[in-house]
Amino acid sequence: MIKLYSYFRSSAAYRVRIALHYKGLAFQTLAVHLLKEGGEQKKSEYLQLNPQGLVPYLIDGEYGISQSLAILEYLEETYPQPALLPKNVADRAYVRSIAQAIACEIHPLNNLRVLDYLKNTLGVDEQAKNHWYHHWCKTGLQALESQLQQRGKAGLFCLGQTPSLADVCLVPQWFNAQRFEVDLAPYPKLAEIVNNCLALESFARAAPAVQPDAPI
Ligand SMILES: N[C@@H](CCC(=O)N[C@@H](CS)C(=O)NCC(=O)O)C(=O)O
Repeated sequence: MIKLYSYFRSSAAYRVRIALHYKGLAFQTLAVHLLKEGGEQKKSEYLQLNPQGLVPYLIDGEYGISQSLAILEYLEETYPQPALLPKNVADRAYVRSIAQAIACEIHPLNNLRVLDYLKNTLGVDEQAKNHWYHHWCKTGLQALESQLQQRGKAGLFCLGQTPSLADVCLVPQWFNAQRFEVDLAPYPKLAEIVNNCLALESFARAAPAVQPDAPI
């Protein structure tokens, strides 16, 4: 069975959980607590498995894969149905551009170790740290909102009427923004799409609150 090293609140792991559920793939969650005792992701046992020291990490048979986008592409190529990438080549690029705008532009600037570095090494106070988070999150979400409004390619989901890797990345980022109390009112198109996603069982089953390692 597929094994997923995950943390309930990790948005990168949340992406992979959505894809696994969407594709109907059974998997075992192996919890990595990112905060306990300084972070289990930094312990030598985990680093031997994944030297990048981040979740998610997926094991499928003989393969061990780090980086959520690489995992998502692996799942798509290995278990193509139901698809999370459209058939048309330009549409595939469009979906990937949205997924990467989230995974490569917003998320890395707001990741735990970056926020910890700002606070603990650079001595930035809590207010400035939150300002940093809000700034990069809003910059990224605004760009996506404009892109979706202007291009006219969105339907129920970021592209048309079926979910894609764009939605798989959007929902966890939205959850994260809510956790950090970002005002999401300026992004009505994104809000509508997120609500449509959350109505699907695969997205609902991947949510942080219902993971085996979520606090009761
Ligand atoms: N680009 C990576 C990001 C992975 C990542 O940053 N994971 C976070 C949780 S969302 C993590 O493990 N953080 C641990 C830390 O910052 O020490 C991916 O997409 O998988």
